[in-house]
Amino acid sequence: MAKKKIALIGGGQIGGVLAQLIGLRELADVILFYIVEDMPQGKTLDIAEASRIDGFDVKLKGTNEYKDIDNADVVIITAGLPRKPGMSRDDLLTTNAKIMKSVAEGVKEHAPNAIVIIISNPLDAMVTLFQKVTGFDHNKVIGQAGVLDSSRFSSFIAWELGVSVKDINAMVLGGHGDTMVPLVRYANVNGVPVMEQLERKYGDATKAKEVMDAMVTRTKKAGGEVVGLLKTGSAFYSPASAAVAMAEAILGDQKRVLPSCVYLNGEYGVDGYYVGVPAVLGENGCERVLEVTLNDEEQAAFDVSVNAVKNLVADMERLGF
Ligand code: TXD
Repeated sequence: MAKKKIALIGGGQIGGVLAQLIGLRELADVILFYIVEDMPQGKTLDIAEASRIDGFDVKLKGTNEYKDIDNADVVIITAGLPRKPGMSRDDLLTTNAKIMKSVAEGVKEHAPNAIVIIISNPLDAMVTLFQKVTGFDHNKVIGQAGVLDSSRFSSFIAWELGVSVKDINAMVLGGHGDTMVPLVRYANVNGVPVMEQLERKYGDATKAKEVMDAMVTRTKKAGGEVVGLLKTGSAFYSPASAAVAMAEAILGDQKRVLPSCVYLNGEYGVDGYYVGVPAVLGENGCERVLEVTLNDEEQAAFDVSVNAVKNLVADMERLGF
């Protein structure tokens, strides 16, 4: 089987960890694109020079030219700036939309058959814009948020219950912002509801609910918690891991069910927007949306989140994108 190729657009914190993880897993050859001369070349050289030590055998190449992403099977985009002090949300939206537009034009021209995973913030808007500029099939343009948000939620549950995180299944739906919806009722430890385990632990339903509410709140604010500690940037190890899991599912045609920001055509009562829901990821990108039954409270929370996404997209359109 011919070696696969992943192109990374953006060579910052997440881009660097992505290149290293893809190398370590021998998932594909890597092209790291960034506009600043020599920087992507330096980063990929540094990672490649560890290949003897770590025992991986893929090609890693840095580039300043879009033509080098030719024939990429998967493109992962992290290009964009984080918000700086004094910058409004609209300022950030304008800055990153400009960057995303130029990236979309480059990818459209040089990797028109790729499946694209977008990480850049504001996520739901950037995914929408990329698809609009390229005209790529909706199933081939996917955003990363839910895999990470769900992993964060799962980690908090595992730490609380003192069990392996490998045995936790928990999912977060909705947009990538404060309105995201951690699905408490479906969260389980190898099939056993987490709420049941919490009630057994505390012997008290009210206390169990309080503990769960705190984990839900922490999940929603988890990105900010890391920013607050790092002070100079946002999370980068875990978003990279999340995108690699998605790329692995796509390249290996694994049909994994991963919460992803995908285009809805009426599913969950949403038509024509990118929103985080469980999706079957395989060689065609998002191959199917998995619907789950939501109760009234969950549906109401999901609707709030969908409205936040709609407002974000409307803001972007108002700004001329
Ligand atoms: O889960 C998620 N989706 C996220 C998203 C979790 C954490 C962070 N998330 C967002 O990812 C974050 O808010 C940023 O928008 C992106 C990338 O985060 P990272 O930490 O990697 O940011 P850096 O280190 O600032 O890197 C951004 C890169 C850097 O190489 C820039 O120079 C590059 O973007 N950049 C460009 N690349 C290509 N083309 C253009 N025009 C360009 N402009 C900037």
